[in-house]
Amino acid sequence: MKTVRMTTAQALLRFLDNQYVERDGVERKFVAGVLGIFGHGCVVGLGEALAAGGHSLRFYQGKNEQGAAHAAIGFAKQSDRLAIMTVASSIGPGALNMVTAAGTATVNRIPVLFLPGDSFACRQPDPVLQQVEQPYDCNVTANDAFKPVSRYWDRVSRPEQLMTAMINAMRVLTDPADTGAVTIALPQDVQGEAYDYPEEFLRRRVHHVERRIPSEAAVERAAAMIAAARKPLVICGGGARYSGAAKELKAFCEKFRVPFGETQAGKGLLPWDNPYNLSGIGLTGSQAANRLAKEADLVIALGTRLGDFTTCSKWLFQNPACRILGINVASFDAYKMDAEPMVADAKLALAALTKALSKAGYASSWGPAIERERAAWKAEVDRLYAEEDPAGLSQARALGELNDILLPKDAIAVSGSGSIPSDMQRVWRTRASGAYHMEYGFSCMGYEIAGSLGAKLAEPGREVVAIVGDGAYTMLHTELLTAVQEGVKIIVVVLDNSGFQCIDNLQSGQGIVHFGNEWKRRDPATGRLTGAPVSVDFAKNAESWGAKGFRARTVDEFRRAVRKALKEDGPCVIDAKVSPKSMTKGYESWWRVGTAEVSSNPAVEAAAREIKAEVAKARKY
Ligand SMILES: Cc1ncc(C[n+]2csc(CCOP(=O)(O)OP(=O)(O)O)c2C)c(N)n1
Ligand SMILES: [Mg+2]
Repeated sequence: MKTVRMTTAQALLRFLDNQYVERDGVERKFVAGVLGIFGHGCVVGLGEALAAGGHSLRFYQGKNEQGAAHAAIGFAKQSDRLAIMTVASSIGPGALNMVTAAGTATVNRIPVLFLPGDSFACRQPDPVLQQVEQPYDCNVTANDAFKPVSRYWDRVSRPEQLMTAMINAMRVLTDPADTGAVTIALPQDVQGEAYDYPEEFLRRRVHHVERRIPSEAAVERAAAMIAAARKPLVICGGGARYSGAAKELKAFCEKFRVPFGETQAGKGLLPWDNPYNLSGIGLTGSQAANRLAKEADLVIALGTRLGDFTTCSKWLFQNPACRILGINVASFDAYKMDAEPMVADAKLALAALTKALSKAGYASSWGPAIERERAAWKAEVDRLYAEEDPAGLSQARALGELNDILLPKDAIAVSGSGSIPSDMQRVWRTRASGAYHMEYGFSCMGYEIAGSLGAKLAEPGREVVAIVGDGAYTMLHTELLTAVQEGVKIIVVVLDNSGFQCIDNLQSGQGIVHFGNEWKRRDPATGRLTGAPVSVDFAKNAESWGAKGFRARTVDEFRRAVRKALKEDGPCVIDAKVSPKSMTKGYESWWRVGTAEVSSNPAVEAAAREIKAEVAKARKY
C-alpha cells in the first residue's frame, strides 16, 4: 500500500480538498473553504497546514468564532446543502464560542464541519492554557459541550483515527435526513503529529446524495388518504426546498387544487403569486393559511419539523376529522403528530403522488375559498406595504418598500430573529428560488449579518440583504469587518425599534409589566430600566468598521438609502429608525408559553387561564 507521510492536519486538509458530491448526475466540490480564528490550539497545527498551501481551500479570517460559524451555515444553506465551509478554532473559549452555532446548524439540518482545537492528547503539559480540567474525568474537555448539538462527534486522539473520523464526518455531512453540525475535536499535539497515511484515504471521492424513493405501498396509502380528503392542505417545509421540489409541488397543487402554507425554511420555494400559495402558516402565518388550516381535513406535512410556530403548538388543525400525512426524508419527522408516515424524498414523493392521483382524477373540494382567502390576504399585505406611520416609518412599511425594490432583483433576503422573521413570513414576497433565507430553527440572534456573508460567498452574483433588529445587530455584527476585508458586498438593513421588542410584546401580551426588554436607561426614580431611551447610531458604528452607513427616519429617506446602497460596491448598513410597535400582529393564530399561574397581577393569572383554555383545544401529541 502506498503511503504519504503527513501531519494529521495536513492529511485532513488534503482529504477535505478531495471531497465531491453528486446529486441527480450533477457533481460539485463539497468543501469550499475554512473560516476561523487561530490560537495556540490550532495555529501551529491546522494553521501550519493551511499556510503551507498545496490545497485549494481558501481561509477566511473570522472575527468571532460564532460569527464565522454562522457564515458557514449561511453558505451551506444558500448552497442547498451541497457545499460546505469548515470552521476552525483554538481550544477552550474559541471552541466554546462555536457551540451555539453548532446548535443552529443541527436544528436547521445544515451541514457544517466544526474543527475545534483540543487540549493535549498526551497530557504532558496539562493543564495547558485554556484547558478546563475536570477532576472527575480527564477525558472530558470543553469540546464535549458540542456533543448534544452535533449529529456526529469525534476526537482524533491519534493521527490514524482521522481516517474513520472523516469518513463518518462525510457520511453525516452529506446525509439529506440527519445532517447538521459535525464536530471533529483536534488535540493540539495530534494536529502536528506525522503518520504514513494511505494514498487511498486521500484520493478523490464522490459522495452520492441519494433521493429516498417512496415505496409503492406508501404511495398507495398516501394517495388513498388524499383521495378521501375534501380539503387537503400542504405545509411546505425546508425539506421540500432542499429536495428542489418546486416543479413537483407546483404540479401537485395546481392539478389537484391543493393550497399550501409556507414554513420559514420552506418559504420562497414557489413564488408568492402562485395561485395556491397562502404565504406563511402558523403563529407567524397569514390569515389565509391559518383559516384554511383550521378547516383542512388533511394536512400534508411536506419536509417540515412541525415546530410549534408552524402548528400553533398543535392548536391550528381544528377540524376534528383532520388527519396528517407526514412526508419526510427523516423518519423522526415523518412520524410526528401521529401522522401517516411516508419516509421519502419530497420531490419523488410528490411526483409519485401526482401520478397516482391523476389516474383517479382527483380534485379537492375547496371551491372558491382558496382564491377568496388569497385575495383578502393580498389586500392586507398591500395595506401594510402602504401603511402611513405618523412617527415616520413603520416596520411593515419598511419591509414593503424594501420588497418593492428587491423583488425584481431576485435579491437574497436574510434574517433570523426578533419580530422581523415573523413579519417576513407573513408579508415578504419572493419570486426566485433561494431569495428567502431565514434561520428560524434556532432563531439565533446574531445570525443575520454573518449568515449574509455566507450566503454571498455561496452566490456572489446576487444582491444579499440582511434584515436585522437593533438587538440582533448589537449582539453579533462583527463579521461585517470580514465582509469589508473580503471586499464582499452585503447590505445590512437595521430596523431599529429601540429594544427587544418582540419579547416586550410577548411579555405585555401575558399581562406582565414592561420589564427588561426596552432599551431604556436606568431610572433613579424607579430603580428600573424605565428612563430615557438608549439610542444607537448604527450608521456610525458601521462606518467604524469600514462599511458605508446610511440613515433613514422616513419612507422617502429609507427608499433613497436602499437605492444608494444598491449602487455601492462594498458592504453598507442602513440605520432605519422604525416605530417600536409597528410590526405586524398575529392572524388567527396561537402559541403556548409558560405563563405564571399564580401572580399578584390579575392580568397575568387571566392570561394563564386563557392558555389553559386554548391548550384544551390543541392536540395532545
Ligand atoms: C442568542 C439569542 N438570545 C436570545 C434570544 C431571545 N430573543 C428572541 S428575539 C429577541 C429580541 C430581539 O431584538 P431585536 O433584534 O431588536 O428585534 P425586535 O424584536 O425588536 O424586532 C430576544 C432577546 C434569541 N432568540 N437568541
Ligand atoms: Mg429591536
